[in-house]
Amino acid sequence: MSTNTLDPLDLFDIQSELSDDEAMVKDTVARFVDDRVIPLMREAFEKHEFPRHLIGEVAELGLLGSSIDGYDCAGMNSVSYGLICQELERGDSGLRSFVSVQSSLVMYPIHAYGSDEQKDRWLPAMARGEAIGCFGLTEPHGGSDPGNMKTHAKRDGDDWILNGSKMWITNATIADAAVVWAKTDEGIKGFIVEKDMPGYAAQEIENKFSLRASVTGALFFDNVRVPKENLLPGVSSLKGPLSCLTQARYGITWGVIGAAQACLDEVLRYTQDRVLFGQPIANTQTIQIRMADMARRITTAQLLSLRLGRLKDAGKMRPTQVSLAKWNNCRAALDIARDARDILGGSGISAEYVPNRHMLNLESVITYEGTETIHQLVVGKELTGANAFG
Ligand code: TGC
Ligand code: FAD
Repeated sequence: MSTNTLDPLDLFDIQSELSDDEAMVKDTVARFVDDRVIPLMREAFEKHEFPRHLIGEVAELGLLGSSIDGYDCAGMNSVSYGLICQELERGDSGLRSFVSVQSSLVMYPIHAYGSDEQKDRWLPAMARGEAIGCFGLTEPHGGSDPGNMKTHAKRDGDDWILNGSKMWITNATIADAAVVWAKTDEGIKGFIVEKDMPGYAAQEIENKFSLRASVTGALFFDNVRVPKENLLPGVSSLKGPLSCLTQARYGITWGVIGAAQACLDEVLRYTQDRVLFGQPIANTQTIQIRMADMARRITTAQLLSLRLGRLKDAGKMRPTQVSLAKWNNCRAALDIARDARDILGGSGISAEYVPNRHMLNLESVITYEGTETIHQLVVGKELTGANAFG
């Protein structure tokens, strides 16, 4: 490649905006994904299996709870966390989901709202991948409105009695501990529910067409007695779980860039080799316009996420900005994956090519952590001051 040639997956040279440490994190995770993740994802997806044996390697690289300082965590900055998500999701959204949930939805609330004992007990074990967590917010009757949750906890002496259920929970059946959000007479509180507590059960949701290489399940609480030591003492309102979502959504804005890059990379190669009407289809105007549009959307997403990461590292990131980026970047990635599938023609439905797998995964990613509509309405509320959620 001549020095005048731009990197098609990084047209605005985001790479040169990274510090040496950030670039090293990106390159290290990229190598891991190329060598260890991509070769097995097709089969994992087809078999509907989360590649659990990768957890140790992910932990070894310092990718679990990477933003936390201390407790055996790597203490990296937010841009590095974003780059980790981007590279993992270039492999598959399922592995990125695992890391998002463990880091942003389980370790983050324990670190931000937990007691010293809870931090000492769970964070180092979770950083090493020896303890797995899940996050229970969504309920069967409607995840977009978590303030309407039915799961509740009542004081009983020093303990709490937990009843209810949660739905669509990543890592549900492999989790040693679930951070569960429940209504109480004192506001919405978070509880660390351990897998062996009587009355607690997790059940896998099978036959998904999306995120097949990720574990998704339901959680059930039937008079689960939770000791007061397992209550997160630092928060008593919806702000608790929503602040966790802000962390995870931030990572997702980066993650989906990786999925989109994998799709563009595939069609850039394919269209050079696919000769129709006497020329490679890469030479035709419409295919070039479609791929240029993919590059435009990827570039926009990269610039949004990098700016968001710099704001986050400066302590200035606002939830509305995260909503706009989650909406923009998920929509861009999903549209790119769908169009890449089409450019591959019939081959596009074969498991040998990545766009269809990414497209199916992205149907979940655009829905979880707040649907596209929810994020549009968050931005609408910021612009108008009027709350369309009622
Ligand atoms: P609202 O009255 O607006 O807010 C209640 C309190 O929370 C504060 N807040 C936030 N804080 C931090 N980050 C945010 N993003 C926040 N959004 C709101 C707010 O300031 C307020 O604080 P205070 O002090 O005044 O009490 O609440 P609302 O009930 O009207 O809801 C607003 C809405 C619709 C935006 C919210 O409910 C929402 O985000 N709904 C979508 C739910 C969602 O995204 N669920 C995701 C579940 S987890 C998941 O999907 C994991 S997938 C993982 C994977 O595999 O990667
Ligand atoms: P609903 O809330 O019922 O929404 C249905 C439709 O109504 C959507 O199109 C929505 O955009 C629309 N809608 C909602 N409100 C409005 C409005 N005011 N105006 C107009 N339209 C509206 N949750 C967790 O707690 N933890 C997890 O680990 C987790 N992992 C997940 C993994 C996967 C694979 C999936 C698919 C989901 C996961 N979720 C998790 C749940 C996810 O967050 C929810 O699916 C999501 O928040 C949407 O909730 P819902 O599915 O109940 O849809």
